[in-house]
Amino acid sequence: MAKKHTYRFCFGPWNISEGQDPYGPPTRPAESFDWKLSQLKKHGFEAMMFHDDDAVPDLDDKSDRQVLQEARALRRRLDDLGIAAEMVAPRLWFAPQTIDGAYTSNDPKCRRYAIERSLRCLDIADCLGTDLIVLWLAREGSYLRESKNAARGLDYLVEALDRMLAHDQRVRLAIEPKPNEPMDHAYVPTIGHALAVAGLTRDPKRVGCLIESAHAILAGLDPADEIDFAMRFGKLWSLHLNDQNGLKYDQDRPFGNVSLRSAFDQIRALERHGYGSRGEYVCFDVHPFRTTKPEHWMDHLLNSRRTFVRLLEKVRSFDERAAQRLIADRNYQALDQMVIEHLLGR
Ligand code: GLO
Ligand code: MG
Repeated sequence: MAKKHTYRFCFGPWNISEGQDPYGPPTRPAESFDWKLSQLKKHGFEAMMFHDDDAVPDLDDKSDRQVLQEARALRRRLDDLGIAAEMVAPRLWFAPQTIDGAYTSNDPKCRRYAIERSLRCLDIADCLGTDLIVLWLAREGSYLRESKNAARGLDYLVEALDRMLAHDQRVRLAIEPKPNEPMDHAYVPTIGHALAVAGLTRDPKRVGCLIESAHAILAGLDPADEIDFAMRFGKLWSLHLNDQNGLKYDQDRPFGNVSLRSAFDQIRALERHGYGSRGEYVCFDVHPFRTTKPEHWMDHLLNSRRTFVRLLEKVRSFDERAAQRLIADRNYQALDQMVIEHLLGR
């Protein structure tokens, strides 16, 4: 019998998206933040992920006092609902100051904006009761190789991380690598890069990472191996499970949509290292298909969680002893078929 799972699940308000893409407008009418929060609660997710401006809209136009007041008001609402804030992420890819990069912009005024905005994000996280900041380094990279200097970019990045670490002695920074999109090439494309950057900061213990399945696939890597690698260093502090069909635009498909086997392997890696036992959440960074009708708006999230839970049973009921015998005999052909038969539910 499979043990009862102890995983806790979450998503962000941006995961209930309206269907716009670079070639066409929304296909569903926008819903309010309150509606999204009520859906999260209704469907039994335990936490919500936040961008800084999901928590405090239009924060660039507000005073520090106003930002903190609104963040505290949100905290009271979350507490009343029994919902935790999993993390807060500075959204550093919308503002005019981040057109040419945020921490690594060539313009010192823009770099200053990025750091100041990140420090505000830390204050918001503190109000919301989380010590976890996620840094998806969306525009830290280059569109044009000759326009930037990657070594200097690294120095700027470390400087920004150091400012955040100094601002709040408890905060933990989780870098979310992605190799491309929106940039042609990102400065931090993989977990190995993220951990190397962590090592250059003033407090490497407080800099870890977040793995997104699709981002690993876009980097030509196996998400399960990325999980094993990060967890071997004790650095996997959050997780964006989803799926991706080959090397094209970032798809954020439901978890297991393309490869059930890869999803199974990712959960095996999580289980091996006890992901979740130190309070980490399983987050789904998935989007509805553009064709989705409003009445099916939550299905990509519910289906991702259902697939996770069903595959978790498969992971826990996998005959590890039989697998080990085949491995010892180097009979990988039989091992391969054993995995397939197990997933097919013979
Ligand atoms: C985009 C990223 C994005 C981040 C989110 C949190 O490719 O996956 O969804 O995870 O903005 O910072
Ligand atoms: Mg993500």
